Amino acid sequence: MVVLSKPTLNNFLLVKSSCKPTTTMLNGIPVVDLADPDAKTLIVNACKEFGFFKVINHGVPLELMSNLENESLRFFKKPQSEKDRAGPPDPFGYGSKRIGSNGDVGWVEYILLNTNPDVVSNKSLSIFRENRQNLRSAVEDYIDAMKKMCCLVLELMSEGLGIEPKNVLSRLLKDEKSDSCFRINHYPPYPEVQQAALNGRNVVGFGEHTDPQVISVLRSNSTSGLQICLTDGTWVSVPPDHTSFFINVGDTLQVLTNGRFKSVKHRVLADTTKSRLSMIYFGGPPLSEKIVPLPSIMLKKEESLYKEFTWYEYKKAMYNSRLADYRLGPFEKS
Ligand code: GA4
Repeated sequence: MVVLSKPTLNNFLLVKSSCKPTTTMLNGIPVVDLADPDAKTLIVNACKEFGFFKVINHGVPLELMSNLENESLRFFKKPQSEKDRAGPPDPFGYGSKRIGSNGDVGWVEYILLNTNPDVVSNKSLSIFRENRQNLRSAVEDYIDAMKKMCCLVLELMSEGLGIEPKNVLSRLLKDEKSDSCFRINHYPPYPEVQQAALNGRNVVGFGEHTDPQVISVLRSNSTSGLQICLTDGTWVSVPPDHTSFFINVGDTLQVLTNGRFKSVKHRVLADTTKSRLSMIYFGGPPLSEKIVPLPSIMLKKEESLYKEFTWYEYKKAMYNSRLADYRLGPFEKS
């Protein structure tokens, strides 16, 4: 394992963003109460305007979240040499500072796991060796709950869009071959953040990107850092809320809705004093699924904005890309 020294990393971690500087948003980010009879409309509006919203009244017990948080922290507190035995990621497993395999770095260490039993990863299996059965069952319970919640949100979405059948989107995640994955990110404090800010720079925990899948759901502890980019290019800080979930529209959902929903660009900036822990479930379709706009959404004579491709093909392109690349670009019709 190559140990990255701090001075070398500093050059990569300090970025001037391609989006406009951070501002505070007047109305805040959309909040959807899943028990509200209007939830479906609120979800559709939020996906069109932001590609992002917060979910409350979701019914997931707080204990399930804190249990996984505690088990994850126990893992991240282990000696570096022990954690490195479950890395480097292949792309699954334990990773530190390097994200993907094309040169992206961030002030983060993470566990990345696949949920598709057809994709075998020895690195991700090795996370659960060395007496980590508690972590394994916390992960399994949590993923189960996230999959259910994502399916409910996707069903509300299709109702809100007025398309049938109601499982037209959720079936992609319910499929036993659904190629979903799960990530636990640990952002240690970065004491020099303030100095960097004085020089007009941000310290990047996880660089700007959109999620390639259909939908992702994030939960974090109470440390801030997450920002989303609005369609006018402004970065907005998302106030943390450890009791709620944050939903991101992914690239695949943008295509399935023929651009009606926008996949949201987001990033995480490092914090001076507090460590941040986030867990993200990425709901993806089966590898062989053709990603084309849903026929039931298309208006008369409306044409697809995208070329036809499978999730396998999109994933192949994704692994050849850098985090901040506009991955849908090559799949757009000219
Ligand atoms: C971004 C969203 C998810 O975290 C992820 C990431 C993946 C990885 O870490 O292996 C990628 C990134 C993500 C897209 C471009 C490539 C692949 C890192 C990277 C530089 C797990 C995913 O599905 O795509």
